[in-house]
Amino acid sequence: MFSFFKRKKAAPETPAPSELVPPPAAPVITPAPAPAPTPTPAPVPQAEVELFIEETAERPVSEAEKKKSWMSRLKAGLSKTSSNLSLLFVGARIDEDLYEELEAALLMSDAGMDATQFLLDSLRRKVKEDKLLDAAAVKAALKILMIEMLAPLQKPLELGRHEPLVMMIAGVNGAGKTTTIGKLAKHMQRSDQSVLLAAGDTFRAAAREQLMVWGQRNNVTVISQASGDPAAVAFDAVQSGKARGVDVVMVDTAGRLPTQLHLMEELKKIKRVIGKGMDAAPHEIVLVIDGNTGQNALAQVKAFDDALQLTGLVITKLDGTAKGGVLAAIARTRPVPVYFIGVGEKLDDLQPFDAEEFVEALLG
Ligand SMILES: Nc1nc2c(ncn2[C@@H]2O[C@H](COP(=O)(O)OP(=O)(O)OP(=O)(O)O)[C@@H](O)[C@H]2O)c(=O)[nH]1
Ligand SMILES: [Mg+2]
Repeated sequence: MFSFFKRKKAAPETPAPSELVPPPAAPVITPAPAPAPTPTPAPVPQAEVELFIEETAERPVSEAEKKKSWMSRLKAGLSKTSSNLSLLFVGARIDEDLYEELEAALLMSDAGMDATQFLLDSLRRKVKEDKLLDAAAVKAALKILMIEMLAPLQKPLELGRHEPLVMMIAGVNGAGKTTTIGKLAKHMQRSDQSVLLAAGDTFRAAAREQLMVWGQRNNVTVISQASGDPAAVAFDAVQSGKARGVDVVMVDTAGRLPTQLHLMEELKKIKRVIGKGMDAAPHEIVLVIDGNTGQNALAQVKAFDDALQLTGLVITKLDGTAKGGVLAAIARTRPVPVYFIGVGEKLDDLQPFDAEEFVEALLG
């Protein structure tokens, strides 16, 4: 079920072996694991180094089964909002009370004032035009309006446009950047894409270890520097990605708040320096958002978009207390495409965003 939009790719360049041998003080290149002894990571607390992505069961599962299981997890994640919305329509009369309750439910779902007002106005118009008389028909009309509202956010991440495709991943602390990179790398490998990661979170030593250990276990090369400037790590990764002919380079970055202006400047620098390593790179600048952050998610999209000109979003943790309405707010105010949504820590818990599926989970 998990698919990227993939262009046909040309034959890969032969890797330049000299690129693989780092000079003593230069970037540490952690290649795919040899059966030889694994280097012991620095003694940092286990909880901090572990990047845990649980593989989904090996048992062969049909596409239909996978889809069903994904939908049930998405529904469970959004159950708070979906039960609020669905209950409204049970045996309801089409009157002012219904619109008022709907307004409250949408606002509680984090949809924000603008999207809520827009949906209510459109629904009132539709009910009048089509002379809808029963609650089920009104609910069906709301579903269509919501799909129309969210549809502009649905856009696949297109692979194979560049060799390598360079992606920079940003977001606030703990949003799920590194986990998402890990999941995406594995999904990409399954789609026959070779992946190289840049440990651009040089802020915490544990973050570097986290990615390196994970890369070794999963046959993914990780570029990192012991002490370093994240822009330099990103630059090295792009150079190395070009030399090796890899398909995708993903640059992890340290978490930061948009109010930390010097750290936002640092992100702009990483972007600029990546551009020096390869024309038109980074080709994708993705903001990872924790789906539980409510209306603040919108402020994050605006701030990171203003600073970096985002090309896409990933919304994680829609399995927690997330309410889901924030996607409507994003669609109305800053419609940056949502490439993926996440509902948990397993590999298959990250899937491309599909507006119809999402609304089905909310109003189904
Ligand atoms: N429940 C749930 N947890 C998630 C999801 N995605 C990530 N996490 C968890 O969120 C926590 C933070 O994830 P990280 O990937 O380390 O976040 P980060 O943005 O890289 O964090 P920093 O690098 O510290 O800024 C980890 O415990 C992840 O397992 C998700 O979709 N659902
Ligand atoms: Mg991280």
